[in-house]
Amino acid sequence: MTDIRTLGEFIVEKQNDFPHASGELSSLLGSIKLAAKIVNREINKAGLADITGSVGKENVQGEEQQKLDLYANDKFKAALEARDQVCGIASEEEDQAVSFNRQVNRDAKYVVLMDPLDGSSNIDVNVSVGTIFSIYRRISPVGSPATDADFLQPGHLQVAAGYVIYGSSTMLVYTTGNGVHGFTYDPSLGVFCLSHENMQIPEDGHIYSINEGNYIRFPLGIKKYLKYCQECVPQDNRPYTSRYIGSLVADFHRNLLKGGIYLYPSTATYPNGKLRLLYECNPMALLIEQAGGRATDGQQRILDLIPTELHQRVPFLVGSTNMVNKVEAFLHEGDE
Ligand code: P6P
Repeated sequence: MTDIRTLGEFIVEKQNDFPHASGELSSLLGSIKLAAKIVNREINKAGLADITGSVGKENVQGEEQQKLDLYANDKFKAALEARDQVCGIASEEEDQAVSFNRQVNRDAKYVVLMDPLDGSSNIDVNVSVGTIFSIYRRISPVGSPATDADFLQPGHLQVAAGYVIYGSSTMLVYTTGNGVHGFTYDPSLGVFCLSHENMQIPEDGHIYSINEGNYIRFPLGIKKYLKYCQECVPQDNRPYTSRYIGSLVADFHRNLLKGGIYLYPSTATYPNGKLRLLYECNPMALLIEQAGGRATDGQQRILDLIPTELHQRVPFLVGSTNMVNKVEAFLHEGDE
């Protein structure tokens, strides 16, 4: 018991690593920790309680909203509003950004963007799902309502990012720009315990994660890369293997630990890619770069993209550096 370092202790311990060290960011991360515990509790009994399944309406993405989507959104939004560090949030489940009305929130320094329950269509089949969050310092004047500009910042300006994976165990993985650290939830103690300090993704890997059902309309470079994976025999004689869970957080987490690449290129259904830049690609891109990997839309570094819309989608390639470099090389060959 004595060697356990909890998430709360770790955040305070590393607080001085934050640029402009502030207790506010520590407290903000604490509110995310609290909401994660609450959502975790509901997910773990989703099969029992009447909270799975659809609510019979769609979100701004045109995707059927699951009851737990809305539950998770409400819990994270409430937890963030209750602490005095956040002036507003943007969420996959909210058509517009939400500016909190209390003056104590308007006086706050940070905004949070989130996908409260990514991969939620998997809940009813008991597959891992996740929460993804991204934190920025606001650019609008402190004391005023949050503005759209606060949320449309390039990913390299994030002050923190992370995810919660509700899987065989529940983990919270985050970065404040000083490495990536993973914490595993111990429900008997009700605390997240440090289990993966300074996570680094292997420079190369053998796992590729992509929905090959979309193959026919993949860009030629993606088709070339898949052919390469399926035909080449790597120097270590370990063949490539396809692993696709259909839940970004789960595929990302496995590839972070083992090495690999996740690809969601443009497809017939999603000509600009399916994943959302602000609250899926940017946080995952900050994490992977902090862990020694790469994230690109095939042309540009994800973290350099200048957002134009809250829910904009981009093609997303993320994972081991050598694998991302290889895909980019095929894409840059063009139609040769
Ligand atoms: P498809 C879940 O909806 C999600 O946003 C990611 O978590 C996941 O990787 C992807 O979409 C799955 O999309 O089109 O392969 O079902």
